[in-house]
Amino acid sequence: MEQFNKSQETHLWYTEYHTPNSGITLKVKETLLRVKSPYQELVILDTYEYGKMMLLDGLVMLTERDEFIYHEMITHMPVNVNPNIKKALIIGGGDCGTLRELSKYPFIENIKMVEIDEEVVKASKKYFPQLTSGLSKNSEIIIGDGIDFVEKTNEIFDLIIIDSTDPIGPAEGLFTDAFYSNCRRILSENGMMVLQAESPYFHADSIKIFSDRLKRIFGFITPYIAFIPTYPSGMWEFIICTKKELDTSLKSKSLIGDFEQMLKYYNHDVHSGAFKLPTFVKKIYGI
Ligand code: AG3
Repeated sequence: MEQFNKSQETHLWYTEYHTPNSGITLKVKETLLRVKSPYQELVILDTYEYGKMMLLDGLVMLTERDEFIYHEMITHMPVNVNPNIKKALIIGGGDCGTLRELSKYPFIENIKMVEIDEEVVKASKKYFPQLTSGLSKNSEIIIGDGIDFVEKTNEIFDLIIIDSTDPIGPAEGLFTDAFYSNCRRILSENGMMVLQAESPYFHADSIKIFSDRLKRIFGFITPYIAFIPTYPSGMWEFIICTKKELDTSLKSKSLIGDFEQMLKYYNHDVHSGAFKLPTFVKKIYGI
């Protein structure tokens, strides 16, 4: 093993605390951006290990090196369960990573993304062009409040993706009864809503609260997991919410065919594996 160089201690490091006593610490090359938007503080750091990293209010949203896991898993899992998606809605997701993944399916006729914070979209275009290029011509980025949007719209969607931050600060309202009820109202009969649902390791109590809420409002919830190195505990939860019981099997093997080589995490084995939950996670859901 290489000798540890003590002089590295003088470099800058960034820590996101996951609990009062643990967190993730990354050595920083450079601070590229630091802005206070009307909603949150947005920081972009260049790190040695994970490349460029976006922080919102101090929480890691994505890094250049591992963003593919989150964005592939929040998108390809639901689409491959039910490929009959014509209209999709993304709430949040201002970095455009989820929109990039959804754009890979030419049969999706219309994608709307509603992001509250224009600064996030602007910063992503500048610092993460790999997230914002190749977006579908059928997509539309709306700068606005997702809570408001789902309350007022009468459009019906086949897929709603909630690509939010943690349930504190501006995203708090995206975990409420009122918001979920409106999402259900604008979901087609066989439609799916999928949300990022925090870490089953560190956030079991809050997952229990909002998953009970989702089950009561939608009828059916189907959780799955992925491994994201830069998020708290590395183990991350997603939940698909439906009005009918969900058959999680792969519907068409050819769906990711054309762009399979471009994907780095999602594949057909992962598809079925991700729905298999460890015992402590099953317990959160009482299954
Ligand atoms: N949204 C989920 C990020 C949650 C991370 N939480 C944390 N670091 N404490 C990611 C947005 C990517 N489009």
